[in-house]
Amino acid sequence: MYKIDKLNELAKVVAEKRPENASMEPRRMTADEKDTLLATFHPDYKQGEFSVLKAGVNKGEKVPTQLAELLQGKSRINSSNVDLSAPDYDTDVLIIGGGGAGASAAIEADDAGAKAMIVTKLRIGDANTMMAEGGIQAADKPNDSPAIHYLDAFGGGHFAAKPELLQKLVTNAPEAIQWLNKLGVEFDKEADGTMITTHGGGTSRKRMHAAKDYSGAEIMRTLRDEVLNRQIPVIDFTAAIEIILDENGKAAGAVLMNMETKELLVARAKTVVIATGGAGRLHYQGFPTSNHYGATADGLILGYRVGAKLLYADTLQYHPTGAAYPEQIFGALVTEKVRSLGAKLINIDGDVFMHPLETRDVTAASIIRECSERGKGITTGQGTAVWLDTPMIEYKNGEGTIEKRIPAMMRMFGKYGIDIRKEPILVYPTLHYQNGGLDITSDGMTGVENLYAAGEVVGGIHGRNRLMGNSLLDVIVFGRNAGINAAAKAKNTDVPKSLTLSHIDAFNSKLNESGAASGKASPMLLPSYARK
Ligand code: MEZ
Repeated sequence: MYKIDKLNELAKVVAEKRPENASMEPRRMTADEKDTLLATFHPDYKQGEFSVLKAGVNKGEKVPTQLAELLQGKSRINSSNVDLSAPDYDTDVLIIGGGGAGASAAIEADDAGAKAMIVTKLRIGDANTMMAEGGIQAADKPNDSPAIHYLDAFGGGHFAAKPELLQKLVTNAPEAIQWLNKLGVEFDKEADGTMITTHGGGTSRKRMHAAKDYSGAEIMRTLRDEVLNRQIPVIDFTAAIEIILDENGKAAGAVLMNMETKELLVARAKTVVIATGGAGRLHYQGFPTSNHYGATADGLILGYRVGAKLLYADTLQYHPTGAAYPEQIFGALVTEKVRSLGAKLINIDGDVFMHPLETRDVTAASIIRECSERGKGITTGQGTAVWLDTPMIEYKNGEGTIEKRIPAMMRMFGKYGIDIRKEPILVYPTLHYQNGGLDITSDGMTGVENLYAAGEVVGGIHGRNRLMGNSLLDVIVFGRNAGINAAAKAKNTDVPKSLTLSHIDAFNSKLNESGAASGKASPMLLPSYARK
């Protein structure tokens, strides 16, 4: 590990070469170069880190080993010990998860006249939505269109997105921005009210709408206020630990667990929406994460146990720029907006080694290559890293740009004595997003009748890689979509008569027969390092 003096010395090289680096236009990689780079350096291609599922609807498919252990894990309940005869809660639409997708679903279900209820294992708003920084995409400028947005996202996702889902995402995007704007989100605007938009990696038009570099927090603040103002019931610190089915195999509620007392509760519902978010806290392949504390893949487990299929569960997003120094913020998100505003990625020699706005998987793999094969990384206490030359932003755009456009970044590093206006920062990929998840149709329903999913828990919207700002967008578009459709379905559904958990025993038998049972309690609910 280099001492601080040595880091300061290396940073001086970056400063010296800044004028030359600022004016150079690094070329984009060819498709062949990208393919080779990904196959050699992207974590998704490390075969030894994956296991093949031996039981369940995705039997025969590979997923990250930690996820396989949870999917083939042990229920937290003994089904015969749960009394399903007198539910503690009765609702039309039960929404599991209190992030952006869950809140959007609840607002739309409420708007449609359904009785909606949110259960969340932490508090409403403790979610990856809150952690998103750089912005939300929507093609609403005269030089842009949803068709161009589609092409950018489809190519960036390696042509693997489900076309009908991606189409819904991009065509509903402009209206989603208007919806948020009307609810009160303080988007960045010019003096005449025009929304300010920037590029993200892989976008051919400037369509990133933002609230400085705390866009997700601003959106979540607004959605949470709306849920609370409408007096939609929110049951905090209460995790869903199993989906309940009715006698016809349709979703009909969930078994809940109070996170403090461990008391079990039963919620009966006509339709259920899983909106539990991502899996960063599983720390696949030992990566740090930009995710919130509760991102432990719970929704994938809940869905899988009742027979909802997963799509692309073997593909994850490693955000290229996680903070690599200082240790206190290791893995925290350094928004892509830093590069949108002009900062370039620099190696130990002070040289720009790639175009800063390649798609995320390519950028992450390129940083990993620079630090490993090429030996051009900077050694920190946590490993190696590359420079992100933040002062280049003001060098190109003028003084005051950083404070105005990315104040949260300035504050995050400022707390540790690093002034990002004057010094470059050290970054390395961090586990950021699960590209895969529950497979849904365009109405938001999983393979299980009356079981919907929305937000990061869904797979297939973005294919095998997601562009910046399309996650906040999918949370809104597919959260609302799930709320609307789950409410409509609930209207035509009777209160479920007989509730069952027999699928848990059936799944356990399959696990035992196939020798797949890992014995791990799942869903995980909190990371293993949680205070007990
Ligand atoms: O979409 C994201 O993941 C996002 C906006 C992240 C960021 O870099 O700010």
